[in-house]
Amino acid sequence: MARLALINPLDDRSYYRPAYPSVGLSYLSSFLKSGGFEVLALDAKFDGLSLDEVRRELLDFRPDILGFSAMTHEITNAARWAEEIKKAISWSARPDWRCPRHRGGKENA
Ligand code: B12
Repeated sequence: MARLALINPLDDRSYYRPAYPSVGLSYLSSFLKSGGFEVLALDAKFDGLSLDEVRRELLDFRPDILGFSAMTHEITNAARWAEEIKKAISWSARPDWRCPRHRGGKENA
């Protein structure tokens, strides 16, 4: 079964830190797990995880699919994370890892 990583990026240029974890991320990951997928959900915004920390977790987990959550005003930062993570993948010693990326969240509602 496919391995999915869902990421709620932290905007390190923003002072905002949420008081609650993302409901959308929890909802999606429990739904996917109930369908048999292996899911790594990283709420970097809530847990204060840096891009480097997330990159390391992803290289360990080796997802087949990457999903990013973003509100409209967060899209530029989410796209930057996606690009940086893509670079990390191509720099990694794992050339077999080809990971499609998907974006979702309120902007698409
Ligand atoms: C609850 C809520 C909050 C809570 C968040 C609680 C939490 N920890 O989740 C609090 C009060 C903290 C909050 C704060 C803010 N909110 Co608010 N909030 C909502 C509200 C009412 C419900 C969101 C929700 O939980 N929905 C239920 C979950 C299950 O849905 P979801 O998160 O959207 O996720 C689903 C989909 O989006 C999708 N999805 C999500 N991620 C991904 C990723 C992938 C890859 C895929 C495929 C799908 C996918 O699947 C999920 C499951 O169906 C919405 C309005 C609404 N009715 O949606 C506004 C809303 C999301 N908020 C909004 C805004 C603007 C804010 C603030 C910026 C307000 C402010 N000025 O401070 C802050 C910013 C918070 C931040 N930076 O994280 C806007 C976003 C507008 C936009 N177009 O981006 C909304 C739409 C309200 C509005 N109409 O203006 N909010």
